[in-house]
Amino acid sequence: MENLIDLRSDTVTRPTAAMRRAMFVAEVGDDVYQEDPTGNRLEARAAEVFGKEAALFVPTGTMGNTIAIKLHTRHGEEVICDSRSHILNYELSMMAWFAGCVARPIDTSNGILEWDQIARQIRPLGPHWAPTGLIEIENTHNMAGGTVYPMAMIQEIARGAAERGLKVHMDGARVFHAATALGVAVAEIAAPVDSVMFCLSKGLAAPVGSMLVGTKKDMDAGRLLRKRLGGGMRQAGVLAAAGLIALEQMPARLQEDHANARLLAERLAAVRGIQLDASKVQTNIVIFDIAATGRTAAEFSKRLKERGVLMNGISETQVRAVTHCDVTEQDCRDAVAAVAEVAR
Ligand code: TLP
Repeated sequence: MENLIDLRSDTVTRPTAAMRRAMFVAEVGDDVYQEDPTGNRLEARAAEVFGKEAALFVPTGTMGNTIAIKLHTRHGEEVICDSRSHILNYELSMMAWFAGCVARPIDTSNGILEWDQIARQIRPLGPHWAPTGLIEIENTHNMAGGTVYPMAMIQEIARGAAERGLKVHMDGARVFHAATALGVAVAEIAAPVDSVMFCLSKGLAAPVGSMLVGTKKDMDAGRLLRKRLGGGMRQAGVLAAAGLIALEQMPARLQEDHANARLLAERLAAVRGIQLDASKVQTNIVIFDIAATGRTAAEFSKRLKERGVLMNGISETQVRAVTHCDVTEQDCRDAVAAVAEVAR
């Protein structure tokens, strides 16, 4: 929304001028025949950047996760995930609807699963229970406030899973934020796991699109699942052109969003009635509690909007703010001033 400080999500970012120019001149073909040169280039480049054999361009992160779960599981299996994971809570139960699987959610304080917690929940086929089909980890973890998996924990999960013949899928919608926070390449984060979904359309500012990366065999099978889901996009090069710029040029500036999120968090923590531990903010997501203000999150959002600031409630008493390339440091300062007024 024009002239509002929009911190609802990094999905609200608009394509950059360079993206719009690239979209205008994009070379295209029919992607269902795999004849779209720009789409092919994006897939080849994503595979290269992530150090995987192949990649698949999908319209949304939800479709990428849905395809990955279907690829790695069989009907009637369980998917181990964190209880606040996106796949369980925000994807219209697609793991059940499409893959015929149920979630085995595990509670964590920070969205980060430890191998021991996972190992305790792994089940073989038995007379009563559904066998474990897949382990899913979300990096960064959205609803835990953009938390990052330490490399050693990913490696331990992948090692343990491989020993038990299980696959690991990473919902890396914001994996470039994780890489920025850790100061490592995304290929390093992707190396231990079997597949990664990442979004071009969030912090990287592309208008549309996510990628699934993994083995060539999985991506070939995934292409058919994408078609089944209605994701055969024909002249997708128009979108892939923006996606290529997102992939090549946008990760380098994410540090700025992290710095703005930290500033936001530190200042919000000083506002009376706002509860949050600013030291826990690692990337571009800030979640704070407003219970002490006596207002509900919905009411709080409405009053913020009257002051030109958009933030979404994620529970009765929690509000989420997400920084991105379309909000400045000054916007963040102004947003804190608006929160302070509403909290008063
Ligand atoms: N997240 C959106 C909403 O759906 C909550 C947001 O505003 O943060 N995985 C993760 C970790 C995500 O945060 C999202 C989107 C997705 C997957 C799904 O991506 P899309 O929206 O492209 O289907």
